[in-house]
Amino acid sequence: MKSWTSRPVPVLPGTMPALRLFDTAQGSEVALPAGGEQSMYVCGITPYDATHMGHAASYVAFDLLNRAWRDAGQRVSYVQNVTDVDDPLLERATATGVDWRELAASQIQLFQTDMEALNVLAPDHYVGAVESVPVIVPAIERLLRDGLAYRVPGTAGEPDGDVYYDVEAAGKHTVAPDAWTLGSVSHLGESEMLELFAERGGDPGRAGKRQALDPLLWRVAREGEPSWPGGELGEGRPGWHIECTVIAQQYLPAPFTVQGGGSDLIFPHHEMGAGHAYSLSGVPLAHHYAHAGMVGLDGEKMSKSKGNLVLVSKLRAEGEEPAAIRLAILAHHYRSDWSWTAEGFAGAKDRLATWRRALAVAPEGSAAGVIAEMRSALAADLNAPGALAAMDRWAAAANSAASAGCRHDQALVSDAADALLGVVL
Ligand code: 5CA
Ligand code: ZN
Repeated sequence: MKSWTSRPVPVLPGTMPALRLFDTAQGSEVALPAGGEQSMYVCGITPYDATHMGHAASYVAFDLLNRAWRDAGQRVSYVQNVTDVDDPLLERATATGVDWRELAASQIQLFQTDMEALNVLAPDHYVGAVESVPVIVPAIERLLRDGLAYRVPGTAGEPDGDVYYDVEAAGKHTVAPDAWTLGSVSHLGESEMLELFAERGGDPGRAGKRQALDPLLWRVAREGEPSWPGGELGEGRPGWHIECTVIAQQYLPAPFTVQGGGSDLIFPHHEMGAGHAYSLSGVPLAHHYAHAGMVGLDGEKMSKSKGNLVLVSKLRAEGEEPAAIRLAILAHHYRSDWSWTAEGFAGAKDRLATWRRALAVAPEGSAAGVIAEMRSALAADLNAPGALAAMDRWAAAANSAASAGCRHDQALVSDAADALLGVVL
């Protein structure tokens, strides 16, 4: 699928210090390897509703990593999926009387326009679940052959042949220090897993499953649901976790550097994806798993189902500047949970105006210091609030000195805000 277009990233003088990132699976900050090519997979949207601030914040978070790597002189191979067929999309299409394909296409279009406006660098590969079915099917067939997946017999109301991943068998399949077992990524207890599994698309009570936590790999065709040829599996459509696993394995090295998404994807999505990948390849899916915090609205979790969404496209339509939206997001550390508020957004607009005033009077020789401070904040687990504070100090000094403005420093600071923060001054 076509991706959106990235704005060129200015190249800055000097260098980024070694990067550190919090790894969910290891439960601590880790030093990222320097040199060579970095690779990242960030889970994409399920396109049944417009991009809300939570989605936007998760893509801006990993955009910071992408930009930090580039500033460190490293090449980045970036893949993002789009879950263009899944239950929530089909349910919304039915409820609103729209063809599911049209709903997906329109929301993907809107998402890409939002990402472009927010200056989020585009992935090298933007890949849909539907277009990936021909690669997903052989992967599920292999899991079946290896005894790591099984078919569930039909029961009242359910046809024969849905395929599930055997979590227990997979966990015992290989004894190696880096082998996956249930909990390797999330480190959750069983009751927490059961609760989250039911909440986030799983079906713990499905009759005929070996274990309640076994996730769906292939859903055989149902009346009125779209389906694709599935080889030995029969007509059907893929489960959610195998979709991301196979897309990541198709386009990225094994293991790749960072798997990213919001913290609601830690379990079951990234846990199960790590399992699928290990079962298929014998090596971990990713070296590191990183997660962005959840964004709410005035203290409540923002979600499509709650209907309390702050939409990027709506703010843009109201004439709000994307750079201000981006600054409102960057005022929060990517790992923290936070709420979008009118005051927070007003603060971001003030900050943008202050920085712009300062740019006009940028004192000669002031750029190098602020760039170094921004870099060291970002290198320490993408501390964007720290980088904004450095810019604030620089802007306060510039505005109080009110020099004539040095062209060279103006260009450097505006390039740095763009290259490191994605904020166009
Ligand atoms: N298509 C799947 C991933 S493969 C999916 O979760 N789609 S989504 O549209 O529901 O979410 C897209 C991304 O936004 C995910 O990384 C998710 O964790 C993140 N996200 C969703 N809601 C929020 C929120 N309220 N705050 C922060 N991030 C969120
Ligand atoms: Zn995913």
